Amino acid sequence: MNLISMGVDKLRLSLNKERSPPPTRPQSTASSLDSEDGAMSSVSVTPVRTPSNASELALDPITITTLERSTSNKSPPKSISIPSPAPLKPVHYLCLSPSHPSPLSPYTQQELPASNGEDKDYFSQPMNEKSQLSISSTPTTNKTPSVSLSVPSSSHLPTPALKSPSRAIHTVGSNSSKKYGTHATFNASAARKRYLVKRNKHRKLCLDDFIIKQTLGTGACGRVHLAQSKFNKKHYAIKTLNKHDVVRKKQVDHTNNEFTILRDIAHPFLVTLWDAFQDDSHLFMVMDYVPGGELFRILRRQKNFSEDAVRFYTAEVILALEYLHANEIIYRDLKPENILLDAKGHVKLTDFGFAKRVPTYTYTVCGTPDYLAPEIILSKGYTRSVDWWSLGVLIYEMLVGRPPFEDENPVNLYEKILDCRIDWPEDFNPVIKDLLLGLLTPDVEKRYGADLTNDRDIKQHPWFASIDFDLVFQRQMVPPYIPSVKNDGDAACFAKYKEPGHPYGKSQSCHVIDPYRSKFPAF
Ligand code: ISQ
Repeated sequence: MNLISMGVDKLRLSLNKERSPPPTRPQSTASSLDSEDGAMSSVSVTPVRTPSNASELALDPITITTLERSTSNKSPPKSISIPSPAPLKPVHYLCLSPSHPSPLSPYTQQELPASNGEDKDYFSQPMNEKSQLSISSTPTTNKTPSVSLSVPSSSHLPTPALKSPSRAIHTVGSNSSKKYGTHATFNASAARKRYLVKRNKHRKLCLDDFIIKQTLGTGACGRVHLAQSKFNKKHYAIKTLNKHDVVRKKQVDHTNNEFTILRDIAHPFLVTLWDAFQDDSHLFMVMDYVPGGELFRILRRQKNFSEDAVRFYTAEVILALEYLHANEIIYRDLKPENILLDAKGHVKLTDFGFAKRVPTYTYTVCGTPDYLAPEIILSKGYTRSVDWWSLGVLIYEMLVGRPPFEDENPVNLYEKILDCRIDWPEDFNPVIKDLLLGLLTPDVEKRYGADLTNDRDIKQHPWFASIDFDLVFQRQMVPPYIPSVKNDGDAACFAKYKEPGHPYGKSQSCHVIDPYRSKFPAF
């Protein structure tokens, strides 16, 4: 079986299972070639895919305000024809972590470990304001010629010399700081360290610390609930995963990746994880509640967005991807369903079920069919440039109202992607077309990205000429659409689901108590 048919077959398997009627689309799928779980699998694992989980949805429609402006073979192929990514080096570090001792923890603020003042500020801010930071004015526009690419070191997250956390930019090396802009520079290593401090000092949260409320989304292995802390009364999103399903669907690695990556990141446009825990049957991840709902729902209601609105969402997503890539993380599931809006209308990327730390190449076939880059379909080794391909698909879908590559038949779909056959609407802005051609190119060497050492840095494209990315990072740009959110626990922007009563905390059988706990050591 050649590589193309292998990739297509794997994806076809999942498509046949997952296809659901418009305006939905197939859920994210994964066929693991690099999974420690062994045999290749094809499953749907994305937890929130409203409203594609049609059978789960309660029938009453909800109102959304419209936009104000317009094979089991584990060994990778030997020869790979895509370039090695440039080495990733620490750049500037802006220290802020979502993983401080949590304000939702059962401890009072006075009981928290001595902090350096940053925690104090942090706790005194509303949660959804914590990322509004000042940053230095280090230019992000430095262009340097393309550099010869070499395979980076195998280290995972960059580990800069970490001094006391503060809200200032720390320059860790003037040369390395030129690779990514200042917007990519939260200190992930610090986030992880502080998480560990918290873990050592405080008991883990447990389900009993929350009042579980309605379902916000469902997926193959579980659901996301709105939940209220019994301690600070704030609302959170708790993602629950059935351990048996995770193991059966060979998603153990992806699930552990999701937790460890979320634990280590901190960025204004990425969802914040507060804690994770498990009971005998389920895994739980406690995250900030992002009340504005999915961009997907708004897009489907609105059909398409104005150019200004698309530029706004794209600019925020670019900074989120740039940050992940600077920390050697590929996101791999960019699409409107995974973009939530906060109460003010700013972006939060969610669902890190396919995110992976990848210093070099990876081989897993995963993602959402419409959004897959050619090199994934071809089962080639691939790098973070797959996220930039998906960004091209996202921009097109936001502007046109449908993805650039569509076909009921998955084989035809993948052929269209591989041939880059795109229908351009007649009046399509040539500047955006130029941008999209730079993203939707199978040649990864020519594809745009957010790497300043590469002369194809997307932020320099004329379509973003009016955008000040420093202001974007500070969330100073005015969002095109303000979700209608009345209070902290308002879930009006989310679809309504059937609520069968939650099964958490119950053992699977009276004889075998939790055979899976050791598979999820970090929870
Ligand atoms: C936060 N808020 C609402 C919904 C969510 C779904 C998944 C992850 C985080 C979320």
